[in-house]
Amino acid sequence: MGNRLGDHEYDYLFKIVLVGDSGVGKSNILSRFTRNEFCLDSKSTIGVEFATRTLQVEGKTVKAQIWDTAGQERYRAITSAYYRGAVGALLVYDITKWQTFENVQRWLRELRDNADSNIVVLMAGNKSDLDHLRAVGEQDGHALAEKEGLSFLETSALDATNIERAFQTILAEIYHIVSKKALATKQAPANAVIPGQGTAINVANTSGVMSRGCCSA
Ligand SMILES: Nc1nc2c(ncn2[C@@H]2O[C@H](COP(=O)(O)OP(=O)(O)O)[C@@H](O)[C@H]2O)c(=O)[nH]1
Ligand SMILES: [Mg+2]
Repeated sequence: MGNRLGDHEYDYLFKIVLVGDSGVGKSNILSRFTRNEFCLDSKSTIGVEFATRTLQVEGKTVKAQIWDTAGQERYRAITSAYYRGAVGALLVYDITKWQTFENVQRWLRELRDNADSNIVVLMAGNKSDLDHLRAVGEQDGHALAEKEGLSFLETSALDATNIERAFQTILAEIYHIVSKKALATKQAPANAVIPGQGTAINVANTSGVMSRGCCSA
């Protein structure tokens, strides 16, 4: 029930939210992962509510439904609906802007206040291609991730470094939690389960694309 979409089948559907300061590269990480596109023009709005990609995670077919903001993060006005049902979060900062790294703590608080307490968080230090402009050391990232119990990778949406790996990592972590839970309750893992809530994610509609600006590459 709920795991068939037309001809497409999947074992799990996981909602993942992108969070982090404006300008850190969230929308480009999403477009790189789901469409293999990147936009150098900062003004162009990619304008998707969410995008999906189906991939294999430890032999299972996992459909990742990844939600992007429409710029509300600038006004700290992300609504709780954005976080509802999310089992994973990619918390992004920009390695060339120290302030965006400082604000990671604020985003963690936001997640704690609005998302499920068992949400899997991967912190991504994006724009690793701009090493010559680096303001945040990779060790700073590792140290914070360890302190907060997060996974951590430096990524580049521009040259695609670690984008695939970031999503594979977070999806595998979610899968481990969900499959363990299914084992514990002796239920067939037919649907995505929100860790700690035991509630099925029910998102049948995958056409979250509102508009597509930009991007010829
Ligand atoms: N050099 C570089 N620029 C990036 C990278 N990711 C995003 N950008 C640029 O950073 C700006 C903001 O990106 P965007 O995806 O809109 O950030 P968002 O506000 O977090 O969604 C744009 O000009 C992008 O081209 C990256 O990995 N490397
Ligand atoms: Mg954006």
